[in-house]
Amino acid sequence: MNKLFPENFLWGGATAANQCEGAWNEDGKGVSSADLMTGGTLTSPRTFTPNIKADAYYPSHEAIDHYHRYEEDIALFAEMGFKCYRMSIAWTRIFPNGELSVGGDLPNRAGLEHYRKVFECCKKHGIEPIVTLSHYEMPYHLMTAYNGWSDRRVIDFFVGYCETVFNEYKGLVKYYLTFNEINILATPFGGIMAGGILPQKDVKLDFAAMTKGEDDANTRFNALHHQFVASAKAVRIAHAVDPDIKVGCMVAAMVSYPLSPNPDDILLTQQSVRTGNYLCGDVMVRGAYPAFARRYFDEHGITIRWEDGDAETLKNGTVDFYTFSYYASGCISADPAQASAAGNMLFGVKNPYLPLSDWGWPIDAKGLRYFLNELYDRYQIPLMIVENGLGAEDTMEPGGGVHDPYRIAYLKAHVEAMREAIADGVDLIGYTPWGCIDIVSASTGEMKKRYGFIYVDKDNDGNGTLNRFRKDSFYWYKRCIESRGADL
Ligand code: BGP
Repeated sequence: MNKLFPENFLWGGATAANQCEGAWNEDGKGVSSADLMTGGTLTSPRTFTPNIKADAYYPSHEAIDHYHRYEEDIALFAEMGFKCYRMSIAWTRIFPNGELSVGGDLPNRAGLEHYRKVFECCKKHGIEPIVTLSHYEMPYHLMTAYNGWSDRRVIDFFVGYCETVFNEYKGLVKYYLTFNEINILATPFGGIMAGGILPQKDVKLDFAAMTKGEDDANTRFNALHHQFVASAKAVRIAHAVDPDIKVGCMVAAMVSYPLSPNPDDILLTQQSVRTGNYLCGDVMVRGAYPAFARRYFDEHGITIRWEDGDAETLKNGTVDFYTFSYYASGCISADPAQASAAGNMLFGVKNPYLPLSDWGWPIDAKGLRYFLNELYDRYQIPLMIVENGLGAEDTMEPGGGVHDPYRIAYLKAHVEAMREAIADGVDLIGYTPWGCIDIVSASTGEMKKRYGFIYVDKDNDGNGTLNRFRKDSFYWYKRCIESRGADL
């Protein structure tokens, strides 16, 4: 079997503005939900605080200062041979409070100019930007004034922001993703991170507790509907601005297996995988809600507030490609006595066949091949993995080296799974491992949970020089790209 990936395969890496840029209030940027998330750890969850607390630490405020160091970082990406760089624009750098103002002082030119420089730096190195328009950082004003995406008027604010960006970077950027892990809104903890739905008090991001706590599913799924409509409108505008623009969806892979052949486990797994993955994928790829949504909505007290034209909008605004994040697989059992296990947005029971990462996420490279085949069987459009990686506590050697064989092993196994999927017939067009440089963890707010090929000297409390250092995996990935996946 051919060991080589396609010549035009988009090898790259991924970050998100709020987890790497810092400069949280520079050059006219407005406050976003991410700026109100404190630091935390796996055992002491980070907290969303409606107002900045003087005695709290907010990792996004400086992050790794990518805002000022992007040239150095992109040069390191180019040294590895990146063909693309998946990054995000902070909405609040372009429209500081999220709202548009016709004839006013918006959009914020300083924000537009910053990202123009970043994109031009990428292009100078032969790197294609892949730009996420909303990656877990809701303009805070839209949270307080509209309760985030629960209010339909936010659709027009987002679409106006997208149109501004599409026009501003026409000819410079041709790949966009609308909402990062849009399906998080289909989970009880998605309201704050992805929906901008404002809690009236400090809220700990304790995902396990949030899956059992109070939840307003009706508000969350109407917020999700508004994001579907906004995404579909953005797709149409993008194609009108520049026919070369490709717009993708971005879904967190919620790959789950039944713990046993017990039909109860099989049925429960099918329902979880449908709601977790296929609800969002079907709306954004096929242009309509799947038939199973009706029963789910009825059983969960959800009434979508449709407006005239919504169905037409969804049908005419389907995406050009499907992207997703994959870290782990889950396991589902109807038996409540089974021990639970974690994973990116996943909650299920422990799979006895899989090892766990230091943060308790199951490691399952074969699950990636399985899911790629499932997705391609369902959608038959190009697929891209825009997040994958191993969060681990790397150590800097006295001489400045960082040895991360565990990360090389993880990534090697996942690249091999991708190659098998391509041989299975999947149209996989790219791979951007998550946190290609060490950045702030979204779920815990830590720096200690490192994903990068590049080590950044900064700890959980914000101490460090911010200097960058190549890890062993930096050289491994460079060889992987150079050899088109043959030399792993
Ligand atoms: C995904 C987010 C990313 C990233 C990733 C890793 O859900 O899209 O922003 O953070 O998770 O998770 P964490 O940073 O919590 O380890």
